[in-house]
Amino acid sequence: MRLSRCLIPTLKETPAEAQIASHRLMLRAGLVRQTAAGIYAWLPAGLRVLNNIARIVREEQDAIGAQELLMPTIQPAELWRESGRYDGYGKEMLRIRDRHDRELLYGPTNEEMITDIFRQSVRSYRELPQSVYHIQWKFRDEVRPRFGVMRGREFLMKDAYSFDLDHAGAVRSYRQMMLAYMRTFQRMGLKAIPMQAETGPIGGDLSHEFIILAPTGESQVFYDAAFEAIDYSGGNFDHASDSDLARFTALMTSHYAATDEKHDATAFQRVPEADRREGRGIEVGHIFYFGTKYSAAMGFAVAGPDGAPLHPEMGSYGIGVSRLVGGIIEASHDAQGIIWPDSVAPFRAVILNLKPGDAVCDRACDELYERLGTGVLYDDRAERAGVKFADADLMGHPWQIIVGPRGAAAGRVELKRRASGERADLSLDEALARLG
Ligand code: 5CA
Repeated sequence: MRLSRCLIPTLKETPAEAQIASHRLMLRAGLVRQTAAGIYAWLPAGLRVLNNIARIVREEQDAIGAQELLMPTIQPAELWRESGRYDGYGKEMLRIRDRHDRELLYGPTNEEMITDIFRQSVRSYRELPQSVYHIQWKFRDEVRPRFGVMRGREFLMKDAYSFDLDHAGAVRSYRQMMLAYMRTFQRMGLKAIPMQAETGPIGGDLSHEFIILAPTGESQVFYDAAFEAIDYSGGNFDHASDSDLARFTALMTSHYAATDEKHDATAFQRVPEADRREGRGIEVGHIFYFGTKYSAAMGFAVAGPDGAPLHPEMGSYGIGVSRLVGGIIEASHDAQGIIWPDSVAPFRAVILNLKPGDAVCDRACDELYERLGTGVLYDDRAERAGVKFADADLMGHPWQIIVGPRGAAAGRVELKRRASGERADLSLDEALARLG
């Protein structure tokens, strides 16, 4: 895309309303604009990041056999009366009446709706286990929306639901999902740590939060650095192998990790001092096992092997897709701006034409732009070089290809890696080869 024709409204000044780095940088880099308290429009570059994050989440859900579907944002109040959560959810739930005076709500989560869908469709134990997920907008009327997309009112969530015949099956689904989460965050360049958590309004007796470290996190966390060294990729753990899952679970539970609510100072002292990590944490995911809580309350039973009705055991599994955009920036930025990991960057590279209108510069840039194909941004604006450098650092493209008149005349460009600041003077062909 040519930057001169893009809706990427970067800002030089720091917006006064933004208290944390990711919020400031998302506004300054032209990723989002607020339209109402806690509600954001995703501008083209922001949407590209959001879609890249959603793609990684989707690939890792698909990889463990979860099926993608799409449930609506608007739900009938009736379903939530069946589970008993309609009144309990309180003011966080946005309640709506339609023209026939029927009560609706904008979904804050989907346990009731998915249980209803399974109740209508799945009749026999032979059809289970199954897991499903969707990536859909949620609304929670938070008292204090803040920190931009980190605590929004409207936000994008991946929520998955598992249905199993017995406790052992449900635990297996839970562990597979935990493995998928660690892989998902690893691919985004994040060090996410699973921590035992309270189950809150979702209910159940087993729950983990996935936390990344950032100074602006909402809770204090403590963990063993051993987590950061684990490689969760497919070669290391096969999600379909029970022994791999057991080895993975042993690793996740043998190292110390806790939020302040569950912190045990004595146990933490047993972690070697050099490996003790402590700081503020952002919750980017949360998983729950709650057994038959919803299937029993909503009368969902399948015929078991002996013909007797059986309430499936369930779990639900959330990832804050839009929160992750802010979370990744919190974990990866410097004084100049965002440093996007390659896997989620809106553009993998930017071409900086330092002298638009100069025939040699234009020709070199056009050739690079054409050969690099889509996914690359071309800064063809009639702006000073300083403005282009500052904007490129602010927007955080992993690579900058800098084309100036003197270099271009000699067939050379400068390639800069945003993360390390490393620069190389290369021919066009060499620069293209480096970018793969
Ligand atoms: N039903 C369960 C699992 S699907 C559930 O709703 N869990 S949750 O409440 O913990 O939300 C899942 C994830 O959504 C959280 O870990 C967090 O990353 C994200 N999230 C929750 N509330 C917000 C919010 N107000 N703004 C942005 N992201 C949020």
